[in-house]
Amino acid sequence: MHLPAAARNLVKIVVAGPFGVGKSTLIGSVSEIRPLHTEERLTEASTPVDDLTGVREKTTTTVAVDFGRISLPGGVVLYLFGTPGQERFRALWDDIAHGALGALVLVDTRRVDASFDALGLVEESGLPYAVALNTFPDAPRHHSSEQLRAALDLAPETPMVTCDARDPESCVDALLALFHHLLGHDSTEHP
Ligand SMILES: Nc1nc2c(ncn2[C@@H]2O[C@H](COP(=O)(O)OP(=O)(O)OP(=O)(O)O)[C@@H](O)[C@H]2O)c(=O)[nH]1
Ligand SMILES: [Mg+2]
Repeated sequence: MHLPAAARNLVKIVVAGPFGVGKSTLIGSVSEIRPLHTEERLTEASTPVDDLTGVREKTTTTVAVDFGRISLPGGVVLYLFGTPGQERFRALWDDIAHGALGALVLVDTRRVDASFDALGLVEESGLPYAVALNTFPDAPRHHSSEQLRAALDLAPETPMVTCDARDPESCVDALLALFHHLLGHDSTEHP
């Protein structure tokens, strides 16, 4: 699909988060072009490092980058770059994040601490970001958003929204929350 004629602002966004949180799924859900994925089969060798808890059916992992594109109203086009959020991918992270305006950090509320590496990399790079809680069916429901914000040590102005990486509408809403944050707007004023 060609770039819409109305496209005026082209924005690079990084989609970050831990192993198996749903980055590739989110980019595949929202992309208006056939997304680029770099999936490889998981092997026995990854068992000690990449924890399959909660994502047992997972058979592949992104080894480099996911790429997709989405046009928002007003001539804004987001170029989405999904990147592994584990600390061991730091070198890749620096290259992929180069030139980005912001990051969407995905969090699995069943294993919040798995997101700390990704949040650390984003904060270190100085990119403004929003957090999207990707809700899996067996995710605990008893955490309040204040508790989650405290656990993730989020600044008061950092948007935190809920999404289902398989549901395009909720993922677009998460990207809009990030985009409004980048513009310095309160996302609740511009849903
Ligand atoms: N139930 C549920 N499953 C999801 C959701 N998002 C992703 N999944 C599943 O969870 C698994 C992990 O999704 P991926 O999109 O591969 O995760 P990823 O973050 O790209 O993983 P890596 O690239 O390996 O780090 C897949 O089997 C998805 O089908 C969700 O919102 N709900
Ligand atoms: Mg992936």
